[in-house]
Amino acid sequence: ALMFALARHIPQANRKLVGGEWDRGFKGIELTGKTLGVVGLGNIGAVVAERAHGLHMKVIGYDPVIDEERAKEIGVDLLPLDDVIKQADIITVHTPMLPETKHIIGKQAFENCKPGMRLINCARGGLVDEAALLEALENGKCGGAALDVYEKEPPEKGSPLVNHPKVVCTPHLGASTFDAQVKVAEIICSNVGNFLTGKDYIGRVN
Ligand code: 9EZ
Repeated sequence: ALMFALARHIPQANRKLVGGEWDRGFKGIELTGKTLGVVGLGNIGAVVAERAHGLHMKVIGYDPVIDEERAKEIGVDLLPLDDVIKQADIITVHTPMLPETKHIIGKQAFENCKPGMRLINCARGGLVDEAALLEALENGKCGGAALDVYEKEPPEKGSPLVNHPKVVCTPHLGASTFDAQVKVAEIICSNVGNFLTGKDYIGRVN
């Protein structure tokens, strides 16, 4: 949803029209034919890649954990992180938050990326260095960003990132669907039953 919103300036155009202005000047980009860089190719990253193939995007990715065989299965060209950053028109992050993934998209990424690169973070606050992102939006190296998660939640009132004209943002709504709530309830119930009867369960008991 954020990739479409980012590609076609949907929130900005909506805001203008609601504000009484008929501005047909928003110029977006086609997703078909563009290169999507998926950083982190676990369950979510793999589903994102599958959806992107449906849009006829080229999908490249980086993940130090998965092997070539799995990459082939999900139709993703596995590349070093620097190459993903160099080649992608749009980068989306789907890694866990770990010491080695904090600010995985930072100053260096914005130096090496294509001019106008668009960035999506609906994974974990802190994967993107917000100060570096703001600078890259200001100097034009980053063409736009879509954010659902933040280094601090909620972000400061009047945050320059949230208020930036090239940023589309939502308040950590990633899992907020009726469907996801039903699925997570079902998984929890079957896990508790399976755990108490000594059977396998999904995930872990903290
Ligand atoms: C993915 C990762 C790190 C990563 C590390 C671990 C499951 N997982 N994924 C992309 N343990 C850096 C980039």
